[in-house]
Amino acid sequence: MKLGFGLYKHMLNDEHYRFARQCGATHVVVHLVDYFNQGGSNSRTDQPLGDLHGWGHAGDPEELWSVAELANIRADLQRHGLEWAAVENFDPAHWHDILLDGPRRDQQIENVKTLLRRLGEVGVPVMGYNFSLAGVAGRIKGPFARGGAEAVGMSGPVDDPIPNGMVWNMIYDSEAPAGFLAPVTHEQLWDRFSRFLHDVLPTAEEAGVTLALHPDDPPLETVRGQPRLVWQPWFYQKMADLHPSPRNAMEFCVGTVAEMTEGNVEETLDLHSGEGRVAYVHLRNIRGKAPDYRETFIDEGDVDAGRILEILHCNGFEGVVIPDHAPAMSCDAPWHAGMAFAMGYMKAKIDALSAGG
Ligand SMILES: [Mn+2]
Repeated sequence: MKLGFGLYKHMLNDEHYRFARQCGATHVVVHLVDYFNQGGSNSRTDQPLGDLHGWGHAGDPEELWSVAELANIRADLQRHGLEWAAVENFDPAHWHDILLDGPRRDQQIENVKTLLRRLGEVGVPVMGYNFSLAGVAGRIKGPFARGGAEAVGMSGPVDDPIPNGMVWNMIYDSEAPAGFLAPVTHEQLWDRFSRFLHDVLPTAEEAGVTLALHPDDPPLETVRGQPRLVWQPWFYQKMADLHPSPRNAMEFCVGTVAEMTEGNVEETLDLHSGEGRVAYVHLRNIRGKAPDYRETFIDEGDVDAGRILEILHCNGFEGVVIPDHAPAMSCDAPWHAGMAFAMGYMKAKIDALSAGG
């Protein structure tokens, strides 16, 4: 098991690579989508919240991430002694009609195949993604964690419809006609997902890149009037059963699975990590269940984070664990302090497990 760190697009620079390394990370999960692009409602100093206006504008539909751009990031990481563990999330500009089953779906399937080949060429082994129409939505912020540290949470469902031109919290068409995305059924969403896997997994296999599915955060049957895919633990099994490829794997988000109203996060992780289907792990702690939960520090809340790491260790997990989000601590660098606290906790536990403690 390896300790990693996730960096947003605007953090892909020497300062943040040094910070990750100083926290003990050996691996980095890279976000190439700028969630904050032209978005007025989120601050770059913390995770984006997901209000009804979305995070920001999607990227350029004509510009796929290039091999040169990817190779530069890899070289920068290497200079800092860091390995590139994964890219997290496709840009809605590149794949919105795969999610929406729209007219550009075929072309966008080719986009995804091209991106997977380029990741393979540069040696990025994992592509994390979230097959979701509404994405993150309805989160609130407050002094929810120990000592009044500011954290995110949710307080009741959110069913305001998604405006046309937006998917997964980002605006991919700012000129879309007024109105809202028509609701679809869970069966339709699963059909879209199944077709996506069948279309792109052969390329993922050739490229040597594992697709890793994040569950729906927050995990509710519907959000913004649209179905969710993995919103109870057993839907991960349904995903695994859709395609036997070892490249069909999970971005296992401990916090999200713990927010689910049924099942058990430890048993779910034990099952799937035991069967080698977990590509990498998001580790954070929460208190409560969707749609009423609060994020907490890693050592409080409902999850025994130490036990989570033990399960991974016992199952011979060789992937990366990263802190997902963390409460902001009261100081001049609230995000850094919160993340460093989570990293210190995780590093101590992982080192003890590796030493046989
Ligand atoms: Mn997560």
